[in-house]
Amino acid sequence: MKKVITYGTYDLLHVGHINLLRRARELGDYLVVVLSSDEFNLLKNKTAYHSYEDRKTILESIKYVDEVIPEFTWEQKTKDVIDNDIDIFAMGDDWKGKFDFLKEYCQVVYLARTEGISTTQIKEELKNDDRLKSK
Ligand code: C2G
Repeated sequence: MKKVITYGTYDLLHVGHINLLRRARELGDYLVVVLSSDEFNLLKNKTAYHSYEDRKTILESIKYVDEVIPEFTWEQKTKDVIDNDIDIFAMGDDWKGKFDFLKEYCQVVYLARTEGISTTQIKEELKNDDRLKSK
């Protein structure tokens, strides 16, 4: 069984996330998503709308996702790859080159991001949408 691993916050789920998860899963037979904890998000200067537990529940309902485990530190990737017998590490190409050190342990694949969508953009547009401003 070829096991794939990927990392992320996955807040306010959108089609860019789904495109990534589908392609990552298609690289193998089993996909482990390492989901950023609320505490780790602070280290990434991100504040997720949904809690870790809710983001985990949402991810576990996606047919491309086989397992969700927590991400607490930047440094845990090598241990995650070894402990989970991972064959392929996959991330969006906004991270291109950043995780090449894992090539010693598994294949490293950077997948093209889906253009025109991001959680940050969604938040911004909702904030500025006059239709949502209280009358
Ligand atoms: N993504 C994408 N297209 C988008 C938005 C996101 O392909 N339009 C991908 C990202 O490249 C990433 C995954 O979806 O591979 C999850 O994105 P985020 O939740 O923003 O994750 P990020 O903050 O990049 O977390 O240790 C690594 C970090 O935890 C990565």
